Amino acid sequence: MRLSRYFLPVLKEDPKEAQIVSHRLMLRAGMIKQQAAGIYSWLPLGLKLLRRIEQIVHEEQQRAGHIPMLMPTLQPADLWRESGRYDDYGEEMLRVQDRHKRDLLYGPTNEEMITDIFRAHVGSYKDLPLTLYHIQWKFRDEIRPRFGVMRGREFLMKDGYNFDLTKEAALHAYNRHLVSYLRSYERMGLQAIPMRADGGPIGGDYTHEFLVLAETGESEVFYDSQITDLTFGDREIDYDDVAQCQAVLEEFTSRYARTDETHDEAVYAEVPEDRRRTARGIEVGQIFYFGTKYSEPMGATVRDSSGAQVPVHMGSHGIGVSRLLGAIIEANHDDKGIIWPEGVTPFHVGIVNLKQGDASTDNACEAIYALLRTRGLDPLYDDRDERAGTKFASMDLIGLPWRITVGPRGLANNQVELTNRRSGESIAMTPEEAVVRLEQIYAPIRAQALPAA
Ligand code: 5CA
Repeated sequence: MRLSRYFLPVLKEDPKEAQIVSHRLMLRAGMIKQQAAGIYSWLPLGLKLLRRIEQIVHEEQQRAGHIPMLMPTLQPADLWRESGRYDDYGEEMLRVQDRHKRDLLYGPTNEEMITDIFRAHVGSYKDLPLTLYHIQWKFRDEIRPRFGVMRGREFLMKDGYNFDLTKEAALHAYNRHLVSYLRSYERMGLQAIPMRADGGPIGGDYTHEFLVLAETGESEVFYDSQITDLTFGDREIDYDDVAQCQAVLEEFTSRYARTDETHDEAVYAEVPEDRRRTARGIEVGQIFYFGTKYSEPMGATVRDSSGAQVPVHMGSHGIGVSRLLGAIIEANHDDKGIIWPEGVTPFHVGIVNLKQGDASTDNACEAIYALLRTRGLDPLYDDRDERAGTKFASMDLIGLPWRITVGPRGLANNQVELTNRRSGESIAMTPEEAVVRLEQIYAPIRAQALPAA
């Protein structure tokens, strides 16, 4: 993309309405625009990031054997009357009527609808196990939407639902989700710690939230400091291997880690004193096992091997896709702006032309831009007629992890500079070397790609 032809409305001043750094930087970097309290337009750069997060989520869900689909945002109220949640959900649910006076709602989550799809199409235990998921906009009429996309009213969520014959099989599905979430968050450059939590309006007493530690987090958390030493890394996982998934769950949940909802002072006191920590955290996902809470009242049953009709065991599993952008920025920024981890960056590299209009500098930039694109990389070329300082400030603000700086002095020796946004380190090399270096950097990330949903 050429910046002169892009739509990137960066702000020079800090917007007054933003209380936390991620909200401020998303507004300043021209990623989002508020349209109403907790409701945002996603400008081109914000959309590119949202798509990138979605792609990682899709890849890791499909790696775990989960199947993508798409349900609508509007749902008939009658489905929710069957489960009893239409009245229970309260004021957070946005209710509407169509012209025929039929009650609809803008979905805050999809347990009822997926259960309806299941009961219409699945009748035998032979069709299990099954996990379906989608990435769709949700609406919750939060009493206090705030912090930008962190607590929105309209927000993007990945929600997945497992259907299993037995509780044991459903707990394996739970573990599979835990493993795939650990992998997903690490690919996004985040450490998200699974913590015992409360079921809330979704229900179920077996549930973990995934929390990213950050001062601006809305949840108070209590944990054993040893838990922050754990990383998932590049270990190979066989998602059908029950014992392997269970072992990962045990490894990541055996140390004390709870939100204030489930915090237990007596158990916490057993953690050695020098390892006890309290902090704040951003909840970026939650997994639930709730058994037959929806399948029973809604008649989602299958025939088991003896021919008997039994309600299926279910769980639901959510990732806060749009909230993740805020969480990643909270964990990755400095005083100049955002620093995107390579796994999520909207463009692989920025090209800064130090002398726009100078024929040889322009030609060199064009050649690098073309070469990067033929190698399958996605560069953002700042070809605006602006001072170098302005170009550097924009690049630093929007946070691309790498920058190639091209100027007449270096070009005299066939050299450009490759600069790392996080460390600030620059290395002089030929344009070809810079392209090869970037290909090497991004090769492991590109190797993770799976077919689109
Ligand atoms: N049905 C279940 C799992 S699919 C469910 O709805 N879970 S949830 O309520 O925990 O939401 C899943 C994730 O969505 C949360 O972990 C959080 O990251 C994100 N989320 C929830 N509410 C909001 C909100 N108001 N703004 C942005 N993200 C939100």
